[in-house]
Amino acid sequence: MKKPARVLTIAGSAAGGSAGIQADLKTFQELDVYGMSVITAIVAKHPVTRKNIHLQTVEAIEAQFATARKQVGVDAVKTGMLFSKDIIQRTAHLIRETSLQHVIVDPVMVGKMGSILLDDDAIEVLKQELIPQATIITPNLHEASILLDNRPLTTIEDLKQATIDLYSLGSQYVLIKGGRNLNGPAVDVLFNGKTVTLLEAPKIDTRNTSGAGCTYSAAIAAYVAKGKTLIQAVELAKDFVTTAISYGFSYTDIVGPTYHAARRKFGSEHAIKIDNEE
Ligand code: PXL
Repeated sequence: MKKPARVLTIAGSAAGGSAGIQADLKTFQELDVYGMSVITAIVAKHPVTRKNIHLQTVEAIEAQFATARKQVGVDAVKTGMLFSKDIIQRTAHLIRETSLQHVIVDPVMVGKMGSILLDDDAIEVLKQELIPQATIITPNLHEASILLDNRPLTTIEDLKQATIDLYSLGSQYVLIKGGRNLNGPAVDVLFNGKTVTLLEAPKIDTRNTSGAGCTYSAAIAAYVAKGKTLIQAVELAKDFVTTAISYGFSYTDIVGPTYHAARRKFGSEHAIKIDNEE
């Protein structure tokens, strides 16, 4: 048997199962890669104290990383919620000294339910230490705006310019996810230093999109680990997440998860339109 490719997520645990580590591992399993995790924080609101971010120590993070690397090995890594300056610095250090080939950085900042997943003083460290090591960064429109010092982004033209400007932070590719925050279809913009590519999917009328961003970047990591080129990986990942969103559901009256098993069970129903501009 050919062993599956190995993918590590460095992210927060979302106890509700829709986002973070849980979304990443579900995605990895669906795409037949071997999933591993480094948990940076536990996100779960205490009913009485209201505390909702329970950070792990830098030591615990380093121990998990060493375990994954030594017991298994890593073909691709994805980062999600890193929360603090210290965790970002240590993660950047671990990635640098391991010389990983595929590094997907999802600059997670705020959860769908409004949880703050990144400290204000961590943004500069993210820009200076982690993003330059990334193969690709995958901000949503809001995160892209913050990375560009709160520049308003409202049109596809704004997003194209934003990918070009974010490219100068040093990643090899920039993907801005317009998603449902743009008028019209769900358009994402990818830039590799030369070509701007637009990826378009129909916008799905649902509120159950918790973890969609995590799922998208996890799928990109899985596909590059399996040997796809970055552009192919983004295209396949968009198809995966669009199908997962279209079967999103909720068990309660709060925003629910995407359905990670949707494509396996029902096939893909939404052709992704690709448009390249030199
Ligand atoms: O969807 C963003 C996200 C990422 N990571 C963790 C989260 C969330 C949203 O709640 O909890 C751990």
